[in-house]
Amino acid sequence: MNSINRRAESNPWLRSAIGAWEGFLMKSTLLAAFLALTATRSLLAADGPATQAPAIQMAPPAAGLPAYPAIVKKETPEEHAARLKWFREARFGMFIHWGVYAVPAGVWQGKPAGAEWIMNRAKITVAEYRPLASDFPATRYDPDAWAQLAVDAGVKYVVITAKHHDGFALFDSAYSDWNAAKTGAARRDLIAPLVKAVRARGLRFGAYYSQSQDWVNLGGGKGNTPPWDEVQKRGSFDDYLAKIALPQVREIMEKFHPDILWWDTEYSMTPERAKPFFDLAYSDPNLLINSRLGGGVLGDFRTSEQRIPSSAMLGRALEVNMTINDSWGYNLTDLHWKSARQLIRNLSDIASKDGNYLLNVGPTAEGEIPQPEVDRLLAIGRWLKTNGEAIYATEGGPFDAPLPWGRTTQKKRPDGGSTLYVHVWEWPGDGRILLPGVRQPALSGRLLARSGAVTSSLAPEGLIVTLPGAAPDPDASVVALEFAKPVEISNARPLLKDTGASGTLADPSRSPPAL
Ligand code: H79
Repeated sequence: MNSINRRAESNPWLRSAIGAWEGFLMKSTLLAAFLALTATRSLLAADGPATQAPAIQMAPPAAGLPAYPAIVKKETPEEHAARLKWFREARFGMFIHWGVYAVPAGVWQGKPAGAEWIMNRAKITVAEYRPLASDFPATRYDPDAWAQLAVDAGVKYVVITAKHHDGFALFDSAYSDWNAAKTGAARRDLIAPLVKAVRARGLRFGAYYSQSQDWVNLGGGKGNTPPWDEVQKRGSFDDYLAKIALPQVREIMEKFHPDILWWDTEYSMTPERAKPFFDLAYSDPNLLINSRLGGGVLGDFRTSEQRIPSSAMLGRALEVNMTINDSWGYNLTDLHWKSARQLIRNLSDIASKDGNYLLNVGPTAEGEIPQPEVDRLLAIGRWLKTNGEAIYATEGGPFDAPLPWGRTTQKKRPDGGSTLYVHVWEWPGDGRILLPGVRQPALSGRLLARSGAVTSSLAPEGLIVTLPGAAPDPDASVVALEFAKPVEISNARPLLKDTGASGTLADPSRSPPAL
């Protein structure tokens, strides 16, 4: 992938201009440049005086790439760093996809038909879909248990679908009755008690809000699919944005004061349409938004869905969102669970690339988180109890490519020294691993899992670490090495490439999907 394509990929404005989904590449660099200019002009023209317009700034150059135009919050690099501090330190979050789609639970007319996309996939009409809310009782919903599970899993924030593409709001809304408090069996605001439970435990709270797609509310977007029901042709998208989406986001902000607004899908979001959302979100000085508002808004962190980039990216904060099986919403046909080992290594891999892991659960219509998801979250939590020092508040490791035996993270100390965390996934038979290109001796070394020193020695090819005995943890064992200065790698290539590979070893324990 060349650097221009990388620019296009990393710039949601360019992506949204061609209606591309994140991760798709632009074919024509000329088209990209043309669209960027057109979008800038139309934004300025539509917004009149510059004081009204969102700040158009050059997104900072990074990883050897030039700066490029994007709509970003006006703030200094120091202010930006302070606003993102908690998020960068968090490294691990829990995503919750909960809604009316949990009722069909992945099956429509006896056939598997996706999960939270089921209404679209199975072309269910609005008149057929609405009554499903009567079977969404949330009778076993225990927000304190969910929040406690989050704590026990070791996550630092929880993001829940306040409204997904089916338009059903889990909170009480004055702008549409298609919500859990006013329609169906639950008859209460389901977000409010979760916010309370999450915050009571010192965790941050994020609200997912599908701003563009809304398959039920009047005028809502249908993504890249044509309307499949006559009633979906009524209303206008701009009226929907002004009368439902924007006021609902304001409700979310006023009721819950989220730490994150998590937009999803940029379809049809022009700069003019994105601007009111941008202004509203940033009226809260502490709020973070992801990169999926569309219309050229860069957002505070880049998202990568179901895929771990092969290297750290462009100096921007990164969040990888992923399912534990292959479904976001509850899907009783999807038993394709990733192993705890895979999930732990994913967390280690993502942290080594300076990113956060947002790992999803899909509760049932009754409000229960499936046991396979609970089990895996608790396994990660147990690993973090021992190894959290190598994850929380770390930076990505100094190496330019994944290492054959595992990954690294690092922490810089105020005294100018640094700790390098060596996450050993594959404990070698001879007990020796190479940190290639390291030219600095380690002052000391220790395992996080048990006491005893770890020794290392410099060789022409790098630092050789001698691991004592057998692996303390077959999933990943961490060695902390102390250095007098930050570790620099000789002959490191610049972090330009995301080859598209996950960089994560295949999980041999995974079986084909059982349907
Ligand atoms: O909320 C989850 C997804 O529903 C949402 N983002 C995550 C966090 C998402 N919305 N759109 N997309 C992801 C990308 C679109 C994927 C699609 Fe498909 C491919 C839509 C139609 C084909 C996946 C497969 C959904 C239905 C079938």
